[in-house]
Amino acid sequence: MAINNSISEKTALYIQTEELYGAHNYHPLPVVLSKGKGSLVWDVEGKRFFDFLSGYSAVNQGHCHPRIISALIEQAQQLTLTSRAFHSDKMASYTQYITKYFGYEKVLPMNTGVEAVETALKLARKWGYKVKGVPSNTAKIITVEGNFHGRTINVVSFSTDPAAKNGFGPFVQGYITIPYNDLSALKDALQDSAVVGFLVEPIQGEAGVLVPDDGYLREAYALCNAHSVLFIADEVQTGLCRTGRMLACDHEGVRPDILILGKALSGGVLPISAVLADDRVMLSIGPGEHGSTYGGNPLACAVAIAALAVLEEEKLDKRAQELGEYFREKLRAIHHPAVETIRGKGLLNAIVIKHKDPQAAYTLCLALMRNGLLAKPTHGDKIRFAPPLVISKGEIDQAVEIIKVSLDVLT
Ligand code: IF1
Repeated sequence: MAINNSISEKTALYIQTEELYGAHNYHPLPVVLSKGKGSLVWDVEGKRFFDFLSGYSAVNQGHCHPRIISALIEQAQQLTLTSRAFHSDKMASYTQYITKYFGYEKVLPMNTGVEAVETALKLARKWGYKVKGVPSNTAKIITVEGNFHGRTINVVSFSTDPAAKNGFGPFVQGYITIPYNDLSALKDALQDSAVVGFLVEPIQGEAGVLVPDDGYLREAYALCNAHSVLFIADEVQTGLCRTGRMLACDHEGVRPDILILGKALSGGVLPISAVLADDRVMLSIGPGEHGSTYGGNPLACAVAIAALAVLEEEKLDKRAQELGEYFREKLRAIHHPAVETIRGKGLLNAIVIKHKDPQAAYTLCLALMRNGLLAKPTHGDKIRFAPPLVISKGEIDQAVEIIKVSLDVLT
């Protein structure tokens, strides 16, 4: 039985229980999920939805991919955690596998995306002092407006989003913020000899899938290189086939000095992140100078190898490229007056809503949910559309139909 004409008693009870005992650091859509497979999820009522958020691009390989799940189960019955106080067989095979896979000399395994970002920032500073010769405790790192790199106090210290930053001070120093997609601003900032790194998302996810001008990444990399500054690419959300290439930097042939991965590195099965770099950077950190209880645990190593193998074997980069173009073309063909912009790369896309009601994007997401598609508004008027990369063309057709019908709520 549906109460307040939208959610059932059963769903409401789950939501109320979470509300009572869970922190209120999110405002989820009123849906309670209990099952996932491929591009689909089901709620506790058995209702089916297309998942167009994919755990914020952590589920690129599709929910509960059989190959990844069996790797998880097999390793979970063998050995799950040793700490790095001891070696493990899986650490040897994983470090070799992932460094060859991305073409770097070393990997530093962590767990969440923000831990990998923190690790990259610590690496850049250490490298700055030990190799570049920047005076101790003076290192600066350039970041961009609209950035999202996680929620630690250090990382929100350079956030330009009041909701993510306000009320968490005092903040960490040593960051220079410049506009995104602005090479002259970067050139100016690089004049400061204390700069050791430039941290950037190849496409800004949270800011609403902002794709920089062609050539921005390539030029930015060249400028950093010319000033002996490390180009640090946060590919936590854009990496691992999401934008139609294995890495978003591949679209411009840029090889970051420090590469940050997370999310789909486990196919959404457990938190796994990684920082890749060559010896000249990675060996700036020595024994006892950085670590993590779970970083590089055998279970994560086994899952990550399977998750990366799936990306390659199922050619999910090519799939994202082709289906992304198809999806944007179908969306454009709707020609709805409330859709101001459609943008993205591969299967990382977003629409910008133009409507008198400031809540229009949220209203549309509720309509999409009622019609069987889950997506979330970001920064008010944008809705990100990022399905698992295993979605079929037929499912995209069905999803576009749902979007088309749901847009009528914004007449
Ligand atoms: C939330 C956003 C997406 C990320 C990039 C590092 C991290 C993220 C480019 C940190 C994490 C998540 C965090 C989650 C929502 C989601 C998000 F809306 F917050 F910005 F995807 F766009 N770099 N993004 O996108 O990784 O520590 O979370 O594993 O915090 O609300 P994490």
